[in-house]
Amino acid sequence: MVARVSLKDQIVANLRTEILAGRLAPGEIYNAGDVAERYGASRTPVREALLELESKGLIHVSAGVGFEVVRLSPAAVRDYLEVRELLERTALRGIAGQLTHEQLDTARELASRLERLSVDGDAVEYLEVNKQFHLYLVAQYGNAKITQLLAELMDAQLLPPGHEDARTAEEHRRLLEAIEVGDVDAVGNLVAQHLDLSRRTWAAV
Ligand code: NI
Repeated sequence: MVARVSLKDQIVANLRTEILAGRLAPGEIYNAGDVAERYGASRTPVREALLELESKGLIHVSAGVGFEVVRLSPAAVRDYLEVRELLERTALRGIAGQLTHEQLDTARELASRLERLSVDGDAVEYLEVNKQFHLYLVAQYGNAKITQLLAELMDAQLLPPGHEDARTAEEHRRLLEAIEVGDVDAVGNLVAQHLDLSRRTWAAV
């Protein structure tokens, strides 16, 4: 993205971050006017931003009242993780044994950052780098539709609290090792395992 970011896009990105970080929580009604004031924006870009976040399933907008952060149902979590697993399993099995040294280095750098962030980083940054890691690898498969769908999924859904723990972070490195040596079965299992941990964490929320 080199073009200048519109005010609406800025508001979308900032509100998403506030939701991911738990600064805006499910079950409370927030006022659109307060958002406009905070960003020094008029009502139109705020309205557009809220509608975009609603279309991505993050909030519910009630005209004249405000908006509410969506609380994920167990069914929504299950559906989300199932689709992520389908997409990532296909793409990552597809790139097993196929990446160049440069591609592996780029992915390793992101995985190392995740391991460091899991120890002393903040959750928002972890979520951002986690997204970069998963999207970078999936993009190397070269199916633009899969990459786009995964990007939408990762933007639209909260990761469970605790995703940034050290065990999850370490799984990224193991996944890369399996991709590097071309162990297709191990890659499939590690993708499932990575998402299983999310599944169990969500079940415990
Ligand atoms: Ni991850």
